[in-house]
Amino acid sequence: MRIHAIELHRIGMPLVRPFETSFGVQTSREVLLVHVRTDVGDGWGECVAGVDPFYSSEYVSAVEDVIRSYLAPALLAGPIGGAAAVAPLLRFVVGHRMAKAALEAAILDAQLRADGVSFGSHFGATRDRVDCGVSVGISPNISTLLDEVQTYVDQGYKRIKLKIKPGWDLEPVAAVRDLLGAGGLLQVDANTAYTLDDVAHLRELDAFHLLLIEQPFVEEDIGAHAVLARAIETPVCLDESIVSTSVAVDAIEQGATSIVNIKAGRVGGYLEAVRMHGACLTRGIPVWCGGMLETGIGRAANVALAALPGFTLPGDTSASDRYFAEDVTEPFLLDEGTLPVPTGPGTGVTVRTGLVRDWALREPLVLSAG
Ligand code: OSB
Ligand code: MG
Repeated sequence: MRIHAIELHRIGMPLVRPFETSFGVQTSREVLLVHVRTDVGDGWGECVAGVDPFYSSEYVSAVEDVIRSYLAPALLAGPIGGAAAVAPLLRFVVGHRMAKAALEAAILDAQLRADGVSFGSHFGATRDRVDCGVSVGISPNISTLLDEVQTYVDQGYKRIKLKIKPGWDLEPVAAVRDLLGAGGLLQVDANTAYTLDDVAHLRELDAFHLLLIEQPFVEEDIGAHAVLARAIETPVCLDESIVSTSVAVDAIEQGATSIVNIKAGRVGGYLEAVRMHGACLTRGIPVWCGGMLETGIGRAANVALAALPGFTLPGDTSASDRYFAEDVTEPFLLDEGTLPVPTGPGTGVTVRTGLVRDWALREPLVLSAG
């Protein structure tokens, strides 16, 4: 396969409501879309990096720079052996997994469209729809939080995830547990906001029978998560820490994570995400599909990934209208708490290129061979 050009589109999309986590508030999604033109056809990928380096060290401007300076030249230099060859070719650059993942996704989309194969069948999906949860940001107060959660319950979401931080944890969790009742699926995500000094406090969450607590401590502190996991009953699930299959296996063997959040961007691509799923399945570790406020492009690929057999917990694969009034593809619509796995070739969704143009924050960056 030959890549003729890589176009980077930086677009801004307002969120339907602000999204607050322990690392800040977001009111819009500034996102980088990758459009590749190849000898077998075109493909689109989405980069999950945020506009600021708060969730991870990657951020949109850095992604643009590393693609322009290093990654695109490597892919444009000569023919490549398809999407499977992308990660090995880009290994000379340390890290920058979200940038690499977006390129691989765009190339995989082009390749599978040419072959008439969907992302789901290429990954080994065993379901035609996936169970959906919703990630609920930190609210100004409990009553606003309960209104938001009630809306999602009414829409049919099968699981609620609450963002927590010191000062916003036991009280909101108690209130939402009360709203959902004992049988409602509830989990929390701390996005690294706690330390080992908080173990006794976090143990109080055990009373609410959560599915899991996601990433309480900083990403490098895998050993600290193992200590916490031994001290509390709530299962510990890592997100930020798990940057590759080998890190996942190490964390599982250390007892630091008994459930894994899989995000293709964080691990360097969908193909690595599929390998991580396999490693977890072999070890009897349940996984679920994380989200990064994706547009329909990334969402289509996430839903395909979440259809693999080891994804036994509902994912952060919410419908388009949970994020955006209008999506850059046809919208994903919730149906009895599930989203359908696209069946068309590649991602199976169509990019509305007029909207990509309308929402552009600057001229697209066009990188080509020679
Ligand atoms: O930690 O899962 C996270 C969004 C941005 C950055 C990090 C996270 C999230 C979410 C959103 O929780 C999940 C979604 O896309 O619905
Ligand atoms: Mg998380």
